[in-house]
Amino acid sequence: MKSIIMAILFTLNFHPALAQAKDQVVELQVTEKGFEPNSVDVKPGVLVVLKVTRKTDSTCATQIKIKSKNIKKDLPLNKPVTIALGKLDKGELRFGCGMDMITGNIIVR
Ligand SMILES: [Cu+2]
Repeated sequence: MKSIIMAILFTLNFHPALAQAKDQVVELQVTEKGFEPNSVDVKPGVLVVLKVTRKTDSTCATQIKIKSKNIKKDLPLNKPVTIALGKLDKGELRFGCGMDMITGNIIVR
């Protein structure tokens, strides 16, 4: 019995196709240039997860704001912050710093 459970757990954890089909992970960094990349493409109808890491102290982007989703998150230096966006409809989702000066777009198509 124990070996069957282990086999199931092994399959679930280490099957890369299963893991990848589930969500789209978008990695963003905050650098001296702003958000990098500042434009990303995702597919509609598939869970989207943002992973944002602030790499610099020399810009005002210590937060990320996604107005249309009512999301505002602090970005601690060098610590990846995960933001689940759920499934998105076709279109554009704008993100920016707390003051909306440094911005970027998630393009769903
Ligand atoms: Cu700003």
